[in-house]
Amino acid sequence: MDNVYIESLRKKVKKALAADKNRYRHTLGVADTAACLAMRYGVDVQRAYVAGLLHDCAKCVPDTQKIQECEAWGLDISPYERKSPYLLHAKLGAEYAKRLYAIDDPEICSAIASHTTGKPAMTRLEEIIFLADYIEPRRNQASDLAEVRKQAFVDIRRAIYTVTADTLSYLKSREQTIDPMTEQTYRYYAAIFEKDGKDQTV
Ligand code: DGI
Ligand code: FE
Ligand code: FE
Repeated sequence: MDNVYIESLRKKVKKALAADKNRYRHTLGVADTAACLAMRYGVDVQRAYVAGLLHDCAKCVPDTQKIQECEAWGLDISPYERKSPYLLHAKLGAEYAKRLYAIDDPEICSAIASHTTGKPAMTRLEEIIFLADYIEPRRNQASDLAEVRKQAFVDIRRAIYTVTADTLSYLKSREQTIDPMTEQTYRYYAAIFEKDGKDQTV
């Protein structure tokens, strides 16, 4: 991966997200934040940057098209995704990364696929994209962002524990459908800390 290649990906993503300028700005924020977290956790900075650039590449596709494309490409659609088709932008984005952006790095694709719900036992790159999406500088919704941002650079798994707990209570308060994967992610990261209060794996 060199800078010319990454620049070509950036331009392509900008076009794919042209319908929503804020989405493109958010994307750049996620890519930069992912690169910073990669420096902290010893992950390849360019892979993290590229995964950040592409994480929402399917976001601006209409929901009906998301469903059609997933079906056409044989990607499973769970009942939860049928109910909230916007969730599919993660899975479909991973497929776009492969098919439209020629990404042949499976971990970049899996980081894109799991960026919305997370999943138990994420790789460090997957954890970085999951968290960068939540803490990038333009985000301003979540209540404890300042604390999570700090935590992200101290103990990424604890930050994921905090974020998934907050997301679940947000979804419950709005009576939104909860994808079982979101719940499983929370339980996995909660268990790390509820055992002994300290993450042994960082
Ligand atoms: O695409 P972004 O907006 O940058 O961020 P994202 O892909 O993390 O999507 C965020 C939204 O996804 C946020 O409003 C919470 C929602 N979400 C996460 N897990 C679930 C969920 N929504 C539902 N309905 N069910 C889930 O399990
Ligand atoms: Fe997203
Ligand atoms: Fe995002």
